[in-house]
Amino acid sequence: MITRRGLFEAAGGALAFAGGGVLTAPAGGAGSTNSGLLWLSPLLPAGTRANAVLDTLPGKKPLIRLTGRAPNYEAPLAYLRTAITPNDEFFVRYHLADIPEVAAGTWKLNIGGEGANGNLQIGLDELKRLPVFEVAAVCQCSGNRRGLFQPHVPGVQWGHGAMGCARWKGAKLKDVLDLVGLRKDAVEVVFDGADGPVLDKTPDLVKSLPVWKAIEETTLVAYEMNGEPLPHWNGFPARIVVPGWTATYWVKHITSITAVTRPFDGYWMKSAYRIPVGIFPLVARFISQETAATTPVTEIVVNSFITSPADGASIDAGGRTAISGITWDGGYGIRSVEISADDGKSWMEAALGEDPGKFAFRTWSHEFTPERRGKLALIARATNWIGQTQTREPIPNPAGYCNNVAQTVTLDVV
Ligand SMILES: Nc1nc2c(c(=O)[nH]1)N[C@H]1C(S)=C(S)[C@@H](COP(=O)(O)O)O[C@H]1N2
Ligand SMILES: [Mo]
Repeated sequence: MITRRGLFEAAGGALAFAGGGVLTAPAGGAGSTNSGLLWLSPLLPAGTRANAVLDTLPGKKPLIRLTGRAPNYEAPLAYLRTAITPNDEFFVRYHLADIPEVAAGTWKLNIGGEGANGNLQIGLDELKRLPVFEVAAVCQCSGNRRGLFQPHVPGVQWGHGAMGCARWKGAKLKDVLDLVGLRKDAVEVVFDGADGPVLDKTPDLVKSLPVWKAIEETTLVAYEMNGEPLPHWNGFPARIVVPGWTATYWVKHITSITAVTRPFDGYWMKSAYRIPVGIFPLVARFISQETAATTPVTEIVVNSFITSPADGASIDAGGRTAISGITWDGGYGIRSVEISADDGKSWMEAALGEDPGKFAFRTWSHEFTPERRGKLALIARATNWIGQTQTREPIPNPAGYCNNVAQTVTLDVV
């Protein structure tokens, strides 16, 4: 039997929080199925905990709304128990509030730039005529678990759910670029999407990749997600998919792909999504954007979550308990997931689930029998094939990126 602290109970259209306030139920009805979905880490800022609500965007199941305009909605941990995240449970992240509904029939993708041999405009049918590739890959915000940094750092105060894993289908970005031909002196490929700022002072989200990453076999201009057209909120009709790299590069509602011969110096490259040089063990570098002090965040760091039982659940002393979760990294492959029940003094190896591909979530599970009644803290730690592992404390950095702290779940053994 599993019970949860901070349980939300549906009470006639309102969700009563065991710890205090009353939340308005989202349209579409937050029934008892929502119980436990709104688990929020106690490490999150008090304001975030007080204001976060379950809310249902059109076409989505309830997600945890952190901000409404621009929409920033994370997946409850309970949605992250499988290797593939369903489209209606996939998180939503936008920097800017002007998000047009793009029509498939009139959508155009502009390809060119001074680093290309020409310019071309294609529609969705033309994109779909290029050879089709599919890859299962984790789309994870660089700032996932930013809200757990102490002291808190500015930015959306994400808990655990600014990520998901889907099967992405589309054309290779390389094949799209080959339609115009890259010049030898191209250094970066720049991406812009249809959304933009409402007020002029917020710069439009424009991102770039080094050419070597842009033309890698797995980098796609994707138009399908888990066998369906991309949901509006996840980039309809097409988005950039960069397996292994954090989602900041995965530009949605893509409208232009431009090759440039000098490093792109837009705000979201030059000033945002950067980390101090040398503090994270990232292998992939974005050299044309590096300075002596900072570098763009690139790869997804090795990570794992315990997704069941939920934090605060009760389990029976002397009974077999299954603990399970997910693990992922930037594409080096997970070698092991280990569980500690003694604050990291000793570790037990968990069993890895099916491997949907090196860029995807991989499930893991472990069975054990808790002997002693009382609080039981379990820690999960993943290690990948190049020997990278998780930290016990967050590595401080100004914007709270790359949080891969080994997660602790505390259970009540009764
Ligand atoms: N057009 C557009 N694409 C975007 C963004 C955005 O604000 N606009 N945000 C990026 C960031 S930072 C993240 S984390 C992912 C989130 O992808 P999702 O909303 O499909 O979950 O989209 C990326 N692509
Ligand atoms: Mo992000």
